[in-house]
Amino acid sequence: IKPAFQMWPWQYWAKHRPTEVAIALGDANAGAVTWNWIEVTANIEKYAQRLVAQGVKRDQLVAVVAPNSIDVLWLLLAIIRVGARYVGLNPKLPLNALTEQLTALNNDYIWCDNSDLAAELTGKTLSLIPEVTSERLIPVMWQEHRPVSLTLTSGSTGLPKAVVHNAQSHLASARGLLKQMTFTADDSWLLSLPLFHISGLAIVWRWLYRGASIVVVAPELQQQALQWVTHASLVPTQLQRFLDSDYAQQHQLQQVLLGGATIPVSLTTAAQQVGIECWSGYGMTEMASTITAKRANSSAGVGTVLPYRELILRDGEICVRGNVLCLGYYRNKTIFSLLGCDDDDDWFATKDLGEWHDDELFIRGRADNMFISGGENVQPEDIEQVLLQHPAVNQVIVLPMTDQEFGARPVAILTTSEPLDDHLMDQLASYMSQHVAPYKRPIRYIALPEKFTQNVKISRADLAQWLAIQE
Ligand code: 4YB
Repeated sequence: IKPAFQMWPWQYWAKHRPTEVAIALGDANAGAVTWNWIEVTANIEKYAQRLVAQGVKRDQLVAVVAPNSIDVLWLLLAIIRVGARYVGLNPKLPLNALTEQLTALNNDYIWCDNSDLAAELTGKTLSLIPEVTSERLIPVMWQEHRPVSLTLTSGSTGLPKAVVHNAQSHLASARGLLKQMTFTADDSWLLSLPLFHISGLAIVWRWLYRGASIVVVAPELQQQALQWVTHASLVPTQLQRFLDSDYAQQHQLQQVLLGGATIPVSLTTAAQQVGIECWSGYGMTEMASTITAKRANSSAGVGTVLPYRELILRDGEICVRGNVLCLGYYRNKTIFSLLGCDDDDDWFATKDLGEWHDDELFIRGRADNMFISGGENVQPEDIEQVLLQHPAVNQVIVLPMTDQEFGARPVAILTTSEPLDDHLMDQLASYMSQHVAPYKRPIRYIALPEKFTQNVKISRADLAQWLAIQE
C-alpha cells in the first residue's frame, strides 16, 4: 500500500483546499466557529508548541481523560504532530478503574478537562493554555509507520487491552471504507462517537483522508447536530433516539455508518423512510474500525470485506488480517504481537462467530458468550436476533441466570417501544414460543436500566454483575 500523504495531512489540505472549512464547532450554517485548513494547520502548530514547552517528546504517551470537545481534537492532532502517542480514556469510569488503567499504561502525561480529577490521577498534568513566547522548530516529520494512538478495548474479562495503531493503518481503514461509501470533500462528518473509542478516532482519520469537514459539538447538542451534517457514525441506539426525536423531521443527514452491535433491519428501514441512507458495518478496535460493510437492505448481514482487510472463517470463527491490523497490544512500554505462537499464522482470531450466506457475512455472536442450559449450547445472540424482530423490541441483551435444574437459563434485558408490562411480557413469551426451541425461551423479561445505555456499547460483564444482585 503506498503512503496516502507525503506530508502532514493537514499541511497537504492547507495547500490544496486552503480556505475551505475544515472544522466547525456547532452548526456551520448558523454562526458556528469554523477553521479552514490554513487555520487548522496553524492551530495544530500552536498546540504542539505548548506541548513541547511542557516537555512532551516523541514516543511519549499522553493520556486524555475527557468527553469529546474541540480541545480534545486539537490535543489529539498536536500529540501526533510532536511524534508522541495519544490514548483516550472514558471520563465516566470510576476513579479506581481509571487509576488501574493508567498504571498499566504507564503514561508520561495526562490531560483532563476536570482539574479535580486530574489531581487524583497519575502522570504529569498538561495544560493547553500557556502562550509560548519562544517557538522552537519541532523536528518531527510525517511518517505513516510511526505509532500514533493507543485505543483501549475491553474483552469479556480482565483489564482492557491497549491497541496500538500507526497512521498507516488508520488511513488504510479510511481509504478502504471510502472506496465504497460516498464522502466528498464538501461533506461534513459529525464527531458523533467518543475519541476514546475506535469509532470516534476513525471519524478523524476519514476527515483527514478526504480533506472534508468535521463537526464538533457539546455532548448535549449531539442529537440536534445530526441535522446539521451530511454524515455520522452511530451505534444503533443513537440512531433509534434520533429517529424518535423531532429533529428527524428536518435534516440534511445523507449517510449514517452503523456498527458496534447487532443492527436491526427495522431500524435501517425506518431511517431509509426519512431519507437517511444507512451502512451496516462490522468492525473492531484491532482492525482500526470497520472491516465489512454494505448499504443496509432487507437482510441482517454486515456485507462484504472492505479493501485493505482480509477475512476468513475457521470452524465458524472470524479471523482477520490486512493493512488495517494494529501493531499489537501495549504493556510495560512494549508492543506485544496479538498473534498466536505459530509464526506461519498471521491471522488474528477474533472470537466472533460468523457465517457466509450468498457472499455476505452474518455475525452470530461471540464464542465466549455461549453458555449451557440443560445440556444444550445457547448462543445468547441467537435469541437476541429473534427478539429484535418483534416490533416492540428496540434493544436486547440475553444473559444466563443460574438455575438449580438447568445450570443456567436465558433472561432477556431489553428496551421496548411500549411499556414492558405484564401484557407485553405475555406477548413476548408467546412470540418466542412460536419461534424458538423451549431451552432458548427467556424465563424472564427485564427492562434495561437507563445507565447501561449511556456508553458506546453495553458491557455484558457490567450487566451480568447488575443482574446478579437483582432478586
Ligand atoms: C458487532 C458488530 C455488528 C461490532 N454486529 N456485533 O466506524 C465504524 O466502523 C463504526 C461506526 C459506527 C459505530 C461503531 C463503529 C465501530 O467502529 C465499531 C467497532 C467496535 O465496536 N469495536 S470494539 O473493539 O469496541 O468491539 C468489537 C466487537 O463488537 C466485535 O468483535 C463484535 O463482537 C462486536 N460488533 N460490530 C454484531 N455489526
